[in-house]
Amino acid sequence: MSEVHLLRVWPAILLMIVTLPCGAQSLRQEAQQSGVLIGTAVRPAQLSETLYATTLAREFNMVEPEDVMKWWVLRPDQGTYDFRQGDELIRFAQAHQMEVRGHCLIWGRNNPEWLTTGHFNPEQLARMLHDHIDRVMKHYAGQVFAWDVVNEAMDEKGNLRDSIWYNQPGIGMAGQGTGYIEQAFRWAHEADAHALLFYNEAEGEGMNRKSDAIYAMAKDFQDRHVPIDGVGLQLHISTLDTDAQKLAAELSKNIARLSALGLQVHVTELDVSVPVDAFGVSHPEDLARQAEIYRKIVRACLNNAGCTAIQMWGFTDKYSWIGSHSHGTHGQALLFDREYRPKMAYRAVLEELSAGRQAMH
Ligand code: 9MR
Repeated sequence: MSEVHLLRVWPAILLMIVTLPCGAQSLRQEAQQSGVLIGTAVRPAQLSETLYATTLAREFNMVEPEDVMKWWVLRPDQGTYDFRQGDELIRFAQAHQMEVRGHCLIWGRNNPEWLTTGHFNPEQLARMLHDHIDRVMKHYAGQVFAWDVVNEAMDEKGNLRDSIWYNQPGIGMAGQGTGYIEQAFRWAHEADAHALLFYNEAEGEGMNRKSDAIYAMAKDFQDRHVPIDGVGLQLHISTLDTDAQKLAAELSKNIARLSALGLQVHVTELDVSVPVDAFGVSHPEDLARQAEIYRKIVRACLNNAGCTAIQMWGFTDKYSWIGSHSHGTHGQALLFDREYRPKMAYRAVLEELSAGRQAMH
């Protein structure tokens, strides 16, 4: 066997020798014993693929639509609400006793063109946003247990991003800081008083300016009884140079301070991408490092009672946003390979879930 060929098949060989810990079952069975939800983003279009559907149903007890409850899918034009794909996911979840997280009611990015180029004034936007939150949440009331009400409203320094909802032109609260976010949470609570309401954010997982700003907003909301139930920490990890020990320690600290406010924390979009070559092949040692990062993040969640859900941004390397986003330089970010075989990262997550919640150390 040539060296090059050996390099190509090596990941497959490694995968074959990844065996499950003795007695361990699926992620969802182990998670249940730890009292944590284990979830994944889902693309309903793939549910007709047998291995996709069976792996999903076997391993997870929570799902979130990767895209199909966003404005650009739900709202093909101003007058239409298209719930078909979201409803399909709900049916699948109900058939397999899974919880559903909704994502997301407000995001400054990736909105439909009719909205971004419509030159609506603040009054019109406020009415449209209120109507959207109301219609969508009422449609899914009793079926979606938690919503990302607002997604990624802050930049890396913790300042509010310019957006159609905030200040371009906004819903009439431009320059009033987190006022428009507060308004969205209030409308969400009115629409479905039983749903848990989350603020979801990227890169605010460790201790940094952004997580400080999220904390400050959450504390202010709690102090003034603005209806917020939790914070979603996305956790898209794109560099294996990440010091997993340090990240986990900071993550623990951040989860602890948010929980101390009486909020829940969900890990919402976990994936750990690795460099791949032009053939999509990675280095086995990178997959081992990836597994350690997954392990430490899952452990940090389990060691904090306030962390109640761990969700990955997809589960098979066959379908992940990383490939196109990185122009093919990164990939293999998830727990199963393209053939739905469990990777080292799967084993690491399974082992931590089996070990369960432990005291913080
Ligand atoms: O993975 C999602 C991709 O399929 C969509 O094209 C994109 C735009 O809607 O959103 C991606 O998911 C994002 C999530 O909704 C919010 N956090 C960052 C995720 C990755 O970009």
